[in-house]
Amino acid sequence: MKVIILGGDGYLGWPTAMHLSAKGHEVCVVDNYLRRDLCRKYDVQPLFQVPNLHERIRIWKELTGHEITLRIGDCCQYDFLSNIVKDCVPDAIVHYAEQPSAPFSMMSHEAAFLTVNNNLQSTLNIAWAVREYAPNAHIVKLGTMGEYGTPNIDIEEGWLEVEHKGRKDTFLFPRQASSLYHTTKIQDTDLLWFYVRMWGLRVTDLMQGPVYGLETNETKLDTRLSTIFNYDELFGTVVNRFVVQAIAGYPLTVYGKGGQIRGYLNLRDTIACVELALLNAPAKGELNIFNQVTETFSVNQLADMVAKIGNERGHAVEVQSVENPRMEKEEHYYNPTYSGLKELGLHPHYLTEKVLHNMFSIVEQYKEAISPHKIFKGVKW
Ligand code: USQ
Repeated sequence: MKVIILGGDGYLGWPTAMHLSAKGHEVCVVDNYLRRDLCRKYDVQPLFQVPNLHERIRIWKELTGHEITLRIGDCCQYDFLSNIVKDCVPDAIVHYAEQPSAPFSMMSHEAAFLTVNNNLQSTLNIAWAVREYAPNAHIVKLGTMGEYGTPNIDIEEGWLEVEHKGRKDTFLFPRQASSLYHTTKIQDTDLLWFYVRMWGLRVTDLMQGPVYGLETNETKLDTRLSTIFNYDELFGTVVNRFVVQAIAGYPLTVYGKGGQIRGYLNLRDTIACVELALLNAPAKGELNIFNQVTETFSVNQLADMVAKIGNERGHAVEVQSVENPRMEKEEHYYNPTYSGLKELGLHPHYLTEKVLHNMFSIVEQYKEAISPHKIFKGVKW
């Protein structure tokens, strides 16, 4: 397949690009380095430096013989994006080109404005570029489980059949996000569902939970092929943060009561899920939705698991409940369905002690590079 990966420099985008390239797909990566720029601007650089995309792609070619093409630019610029789609006429576009942080989106008006503009304009531009220049292309968009929030009913996979006054219809499952970032993901879904109905686009929306991990078969080839790994409050996800905190001797920051339950998945499974979505494109005029998680945990459970492994490895790990900087339920019902991707063939990599030991063993090599001041910035909402 010819696949364009938008946001191909990021935590998920770069490992996906290498994986699809290794599988023989023709991959074009697009990025404007927004994430790197924001990390520099807000002093939350990742745990280790990774080469720029030109270099990463050169190294990838040297080591594997596979070629990835590159376009540096902003998906919010319609001419830039539509020219790429016109030149390439892809079979699929994977859309990671979004500002992905909930705390960042709640930090200031400037950050909120950037999040809304970036996320919605890029999605709108993709829909238009596909309609104009590659109407058969399959758009695989990364959504988030946070679109559903934490309702007091079971969460279905995307859709809900509603019976009202004796009549039935099927709708998108009700969404109620708890950050502006998550709200833009709801709006993305609505935009794409609208254009699926209007123009017969084919779209898969992957409702993903927080991802953890820093290793895939391809990143393992050479440390220079590692993915960007943030552990700060803005761009780090909770498991990655806790592992770094345990090693740094910084108490694990459980927000509030720690009963917040989410569906988690390994970085390896993100890539596998995206690949499965690509191989199972919907028909034109259809929107497929999958809940992309493999298991659920509360924050307390995660803290206990990370503390146990950290202590076994000789780090004296402390777990500390801190006042919750977020507006979110700290005790709630949570029962999402996530069978669709497994039915397509996903074999999950669960958060086992072995997986945690492996994460620790990688992060321990960078212990000296951890900057404790990045861990907690105090963004509140
Ligand atoms: N949490 C803590 N302590 C911390 C950090 C987080 O208790 O030091 C808690 C949060 O309050 C939250 C849970 O851990 O209840 C997960 O937080 P997170 O920062 O790992 O994830 P979140 O902000 O929800 O966002 C991440 C990604 C986002 C993705 C989302 C999936 O940044 O791109 O869409 O996970 S989901 O959470 O299912 O919406």
